[in-house]
Amino acid sequence: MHWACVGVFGLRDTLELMHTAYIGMGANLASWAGQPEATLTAAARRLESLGHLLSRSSLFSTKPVGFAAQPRFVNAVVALETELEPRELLESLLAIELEFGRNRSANVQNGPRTLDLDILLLGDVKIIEPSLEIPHPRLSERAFVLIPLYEIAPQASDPRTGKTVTQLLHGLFPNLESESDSVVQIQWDGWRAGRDGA
Ligand code: PH2
Ligand code: MG
Ligand code: MG
Repeated sequence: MHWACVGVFGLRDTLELMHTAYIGMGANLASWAGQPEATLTAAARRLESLGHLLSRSSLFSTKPVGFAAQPRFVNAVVALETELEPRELLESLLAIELEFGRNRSANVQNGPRTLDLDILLLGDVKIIEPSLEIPHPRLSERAFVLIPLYEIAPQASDPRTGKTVTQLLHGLFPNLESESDSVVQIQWDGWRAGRDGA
């Protein structure tokens, strides 16, 4: 009886620590893993060390936003179930970016990169600090984030506004119609194979 109770409460504590993080992935320069598609595939596998990868969107070829004179990006969003606290998750993502050759010193703001990993949503967590903002501050403005996020989590909600991803995407839609090449789904066998295993 006593041990059964410990077991039940232990399980409940564990469940309470779990959050679903939606992580935006982006790349437009080659890394040691290869072209951006291969980098995102290797990085998604690497994310499994931080928790359990629940799902991943398709890969998308996207038009650069914010700084036009650079190659198109490959973007995707994955859902990661993790016990990490927000800061720990951020530090872990920055470390993985470094493993894939991210060089911030040379960086133009919004410029080219080998790998970018952004926390878009983390359960119902709201944080606004100089180096960490959750939900991601530009979540609702970016088709290259909202379209892949919509694919895997249309009902996820932005705790800042209470709006679902579907509602955020509809809010952005007027801008999308005129730019049909801005977010284009792409096929890449390695990524799909990982998806089945995730
Ligand atoms: N990331 C940026 C700036 N601009 N544009 C696209 N298409 N995809 C990105 O991931 C991206 C961007 C800053 O993080
Ligand atoms: Mg980013
Ligand atoms: Mg980033």
